[in-house]
Amino acid sequence: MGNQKIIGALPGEHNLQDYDKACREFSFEMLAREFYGNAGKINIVHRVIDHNIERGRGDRMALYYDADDRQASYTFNELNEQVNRFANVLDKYGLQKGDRLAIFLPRSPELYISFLGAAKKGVIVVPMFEAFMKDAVRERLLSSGAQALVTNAELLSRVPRQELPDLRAVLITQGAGDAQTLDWYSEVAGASPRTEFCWVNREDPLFILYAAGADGRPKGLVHVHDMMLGLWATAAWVHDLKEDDVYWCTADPGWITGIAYGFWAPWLHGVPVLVKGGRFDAEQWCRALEKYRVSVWYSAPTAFRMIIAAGKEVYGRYDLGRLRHILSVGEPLTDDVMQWSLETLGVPIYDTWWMSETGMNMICNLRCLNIKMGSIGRPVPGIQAAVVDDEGNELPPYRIGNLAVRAGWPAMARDVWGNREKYEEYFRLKPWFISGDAAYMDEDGYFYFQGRVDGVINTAGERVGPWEVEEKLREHPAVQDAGVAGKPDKIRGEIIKAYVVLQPGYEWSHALGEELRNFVKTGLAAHAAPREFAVKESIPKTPDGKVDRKVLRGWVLELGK
Ligand code: 6R9
Repeated sequence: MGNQKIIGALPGEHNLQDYDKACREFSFEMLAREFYGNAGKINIVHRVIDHNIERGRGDRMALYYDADDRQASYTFNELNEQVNRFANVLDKYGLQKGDRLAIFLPRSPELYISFLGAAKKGVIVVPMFEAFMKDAVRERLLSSGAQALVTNAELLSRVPRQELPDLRAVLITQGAGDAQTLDWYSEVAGASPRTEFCWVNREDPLFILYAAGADGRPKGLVHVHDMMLGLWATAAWVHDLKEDDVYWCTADPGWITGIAYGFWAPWLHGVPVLVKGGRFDAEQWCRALEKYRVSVWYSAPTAFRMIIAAGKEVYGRYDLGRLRHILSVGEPLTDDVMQWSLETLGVPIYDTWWMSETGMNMICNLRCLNIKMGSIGRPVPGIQAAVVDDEGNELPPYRIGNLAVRAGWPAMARDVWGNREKYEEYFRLKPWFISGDAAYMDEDGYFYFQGRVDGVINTAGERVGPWEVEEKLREHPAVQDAGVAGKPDKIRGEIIKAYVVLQPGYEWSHALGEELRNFVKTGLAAHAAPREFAVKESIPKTPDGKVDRKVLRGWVLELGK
């Protein structure tokens, strides 16, 4: 097969053995020639479904879904049929290439079917995390101008439909909608199981993912079909996916990890994925690892720590012997977690560093390299990373600076929806993409993550923009001004700490703290709610009137004050 040829340049089938050789010889354009040949037009859905069916894998499992009240599974053939039906529903309601379909659902088969169905028709998906409340939902639907939405009856109450002039069709997957909504199941059942592809260009949008920045509204990162090249390569080299694997990426598809590696990357290799419904539960997660014989598991340090904290009497009861290895993302992988995995599970955890903006794993502890504890690893072949100063000059080993990547890899976000200027800020130090993270490199080219530079908060691996939380707090009658920062936390990596200036006439009390916490929880999202508060006389500002995040960072680190 075509692919083998490329990978032939990298000895040993499609897994990577000679890192230096691969770095010298591999380029994503080589991979593009293998993948796309002379085809002018492409579609990622063709690669994840039709290509697998053509290779004789149509009756192999694509998706296992497991929740308390529902278990389901789909082969690639079955998935194809559902995807086609849903694609036809979009046709029926007049959605065309370049239109936007928002998906606001808990993890469920309908979410994945809707995502692929839209992509097959060139319709751009706007995924929204199920924990978002009204303000966050309004923001994303208004900004993207979504014409259609898939949601359920419960979440529908958070969708301010009367404020959304572009929204024409709302499909409900569960519970009763109203006279203005459509029933997802009857629409899908009534549609034809066959449909035509909308062939697109490599650079055509696939989805818009809203990601928090430090200041200002969340940015609608535009990802394109070409990302499949980067996902395919990293699934092979970083995750080492093999045809007989069962893969479980625990991230929700409201976040980049749950999209890129939740389904696209494994399906590009024809590998079945497990999707677990419901909330985190240490015991249930261990049971799922055993029950589905998961062989490659992609999760986050917070989850590992919670499982460790649940104790051996929980994880020790399950046979996790199918695990070949584990991968980690989203926050620093600490030594204790790695030790636990090696000693109790007998497998290493490979750290992967990347971002919503990069669309794919960038700097990783690749299987063919020695792991240096505390390091996020080295750039995957085809990627050039560096540590640069504020003028874009590369820094020598051990100097801390901006973690940067040379622009131009296939999974890179191509735009910020409706805000080209914001997008260009990432590339202000040409030729570098500036990540917003600080890092240093050692003399062997291993990178060491040193935290965010810009004040973006990372709580339990979830990315929260302080600006959005501050705006919400300022809406409360008791709050005159607010500044929010991440405070280091043993389990969650960081928790959200809010400094507030009270309006005259208000006094601080525990009850007011609870009220403010709830105000953010119900307006924005539970994970964005501050866990700690402190009252201040004023909030430090920069000359251009923004919250001075450096000062706040100093406040937060003075523990106990
Ligand atoms: C994929 C994802 C991105 C931010 C990133 C960094 C942090 C990601 C990490 C890590 C330490 C790792 N981050 N991977 N920190 N070690 N291996 O998480 O995307 O939600 O956009 O967050 O997460 O600070 O800048 P996203």
